[in-house]
Amino acid sequence: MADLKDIANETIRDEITEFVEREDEQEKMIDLFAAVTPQMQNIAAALIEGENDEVDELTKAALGDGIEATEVMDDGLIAGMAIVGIKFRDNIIFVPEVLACARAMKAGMTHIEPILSESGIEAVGKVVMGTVKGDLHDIGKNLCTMMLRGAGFEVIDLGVDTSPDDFIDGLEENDAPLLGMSALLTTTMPNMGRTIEAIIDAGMRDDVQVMVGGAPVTQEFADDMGADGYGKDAIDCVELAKQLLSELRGEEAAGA
Ligand code: B12
Repeated sequence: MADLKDIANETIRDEITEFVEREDEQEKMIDLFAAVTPQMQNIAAALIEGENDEVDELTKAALGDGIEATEVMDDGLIAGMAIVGIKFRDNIIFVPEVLACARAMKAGMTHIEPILSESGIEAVGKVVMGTVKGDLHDIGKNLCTMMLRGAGFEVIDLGVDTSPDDFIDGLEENDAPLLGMSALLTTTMPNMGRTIEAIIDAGMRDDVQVMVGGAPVTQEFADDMGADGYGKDAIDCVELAKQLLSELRGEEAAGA
């Protein structure tokens, strides 16, 4: 286990000692930040403070120093958001502060997006992505979209608060074989199942592979609602998309 003094950034150390109350979470956060470079800790600290100009500058500088976009994303931006999530859950900060952090995250992602989305690979397949009805969280879905584009997928991003009908229209209009749904609220997770039912009712289930994700979603939940796959992060999302697409193509070939 790492020690608090292994973390160079003072803001991060203070955030952990003052606001992360659960012992297991404190250990997890110390391990997480001790393992990342001081430069990434600075990005995370600026994000936690909702300083979008600073996140913008630091992200640009880190990429300029030749640091991998995925490292900046995982060890800087997403790591910072982990502390924000804990503080939000424990009522230490509220929606306006979280919105400021989300804005800071977007400021950083603006620099990361072109790098992750630039694949140069011929399109491997089409994916329709969206956050389900009633849910406005889009940071994770946007990261998945960027990573998919970077891996050569053409992504049709339907945005947030997407109804089952909108998902179906998106799939039909684009003749897409893959659907990715994101949900961050336990109250909106069932809308993934409702969308799958609507796809069945529309007679499209055999032609579409469905993957789901989002912080509260589990493999078990994905299985229960009849999804074809669950991914815990954006890297998983890409692997899953490749696997589901090849399964679908294999089945098509076998059926032909
Ligand atoms: C940022 C945030 C907000 C921002 C959202 C800004 C935005 N543009 O997205 C704002 C302030 C708007 C917000 C609002 C609310 N929020 Co909020 N929010 C968060 C917070 C802090 C971080 C979410 C996030 O961006 N994480 C970072 C990203 C990178 O992670 P991720 O989304 O999980 O995505 C990764 C994986 O899950 C996966 N993934 C995601 N999607 C997909 C899809 C596929 C197909 C695959 C394979 C993988 C995959 O890959 C991603 C990248 O690695 C979470 C806390 C948390 N721990 O999650 C609360 C949280 C989700 N919010 C919560 C709540 C309660 C709300 C509100 C109801 C608050 C209120 N009282 O108004 C509203 C709801 C608004 C609505 N209708 O949606 C609760 C949900 C509790 C619950 N059990 O349902 C949480 C958990 C906070 C808490 N209390 O602990 N929120």
